[in-house]
Amino acid sequence: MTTGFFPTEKIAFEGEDSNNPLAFRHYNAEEVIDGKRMEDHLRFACAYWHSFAWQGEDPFGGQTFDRPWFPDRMSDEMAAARLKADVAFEMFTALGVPYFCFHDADVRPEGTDFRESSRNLEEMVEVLEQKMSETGVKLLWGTANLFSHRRFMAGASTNPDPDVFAYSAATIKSCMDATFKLGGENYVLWGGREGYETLLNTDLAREDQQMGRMLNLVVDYKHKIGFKGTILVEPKPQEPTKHQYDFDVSTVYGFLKRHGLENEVKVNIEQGHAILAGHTFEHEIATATALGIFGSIDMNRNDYQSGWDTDQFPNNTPEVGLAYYHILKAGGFTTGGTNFDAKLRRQSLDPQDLLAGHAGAMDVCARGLKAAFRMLEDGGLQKALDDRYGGWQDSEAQNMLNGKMDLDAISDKVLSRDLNPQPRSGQQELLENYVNRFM
Ligand code: XLS
Ligand code: NI
Ligand code: NI
Repeated sequence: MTTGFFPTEKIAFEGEDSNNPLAFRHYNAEEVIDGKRMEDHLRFACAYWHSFAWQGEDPFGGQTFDRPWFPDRMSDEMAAARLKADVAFEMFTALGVPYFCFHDADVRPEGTDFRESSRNLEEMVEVLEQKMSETGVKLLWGTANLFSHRRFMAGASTNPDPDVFAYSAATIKSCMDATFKLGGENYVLWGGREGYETLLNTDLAREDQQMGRMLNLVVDYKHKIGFKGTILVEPKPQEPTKHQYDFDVSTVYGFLKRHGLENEVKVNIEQGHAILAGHTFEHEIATATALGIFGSIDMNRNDYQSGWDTDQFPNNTPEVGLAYYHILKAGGFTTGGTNFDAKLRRQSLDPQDLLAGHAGAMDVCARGLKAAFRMLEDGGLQKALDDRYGGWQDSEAQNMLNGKMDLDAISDKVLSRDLNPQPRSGQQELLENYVNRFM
């Protein structure tokens, strides 16, 4: 028996000519690309928080959505949490996504103290476990919400109060236990309040030490319990804090190196966060693959004018195509996947809007993936790179890199050969036109 919340039980692949608003035109889970089903390439997940916990509020106004499990409709909080889970799994099933992701605070009511919150979480983990086994939907990652409650307003691991550090550590432990129990394939840490509002009250060196210690505690605990998933840090430069320490992929890499964790932790990259950091999505993905720390993606998009993390559903195929190009080029996802960290606009009130947002986004990703694969198969971008860097094949060129030549020797070579390098075109427009042929 279903709750009857959604207008349909299943969205089907109907092909490009379909004009059914709730059908897939491009996403066909079973279609094989390069020996792998599309579902296994993309590894879609839905985010519990945006679709089922967020009530439609923005900085200027409150709740817009009317959902039967919201506090104004239901006072028994545990019953509401169970109804929310029923509806959530109906959506995962209707969309045919293989995975979901959640924070503790999305699935369980906040208790009056730590003990009660943990008990609520444990109870809801049983419910989720049951739903997962009924539907076959799996957990891509779990995470702790260490940013909404006022106790975290000055940070979680970076809080000036050691009791908040302890409370955060205990909360992370409970969420890692839940993730482990549910067979999660990754565990995510997004440091929403790990940053500062003003340097006037902030000791940067101390907070870096605290944050490094917390991540080491997480990695130690992962090994202690035998969790085989990947620990992922999600970079974001600001919002809610003025400055967040996990600013972007490069900054996170420096942090991991500083704390001896570069072989233990990878990154979960979000499109909107890349834009906030002044980068593109593919810049962040390419940087992570170059540094060997690429893990997973939070797929969404920002409004380019607003300057906020608007978390909209992706709808720009070329952007998504270039993102998947870099992912495929690096070998594709291992434990990671494509999590829709995306929410409706606050005027999109209907249950069908939730389905349409996700289904359209899945289609955009499918188109992007197909375009990325065709580009990879054609090899044009790789050939352009090989040509551009071809000079480095030369053994003398290599000697400058491998230590066989020092600065003196290199200088002698320039003088003795009378080197006078001539610039070559970077061919940007040709390459942009090339990419457009595939999109
Ligand atoms: C917020 C983040 C958050 C993380 C999980 O901006 O994207 O949703 O993905 O805590
Ligand atoms: Ni995210
Ligand atoms: Ni975000």
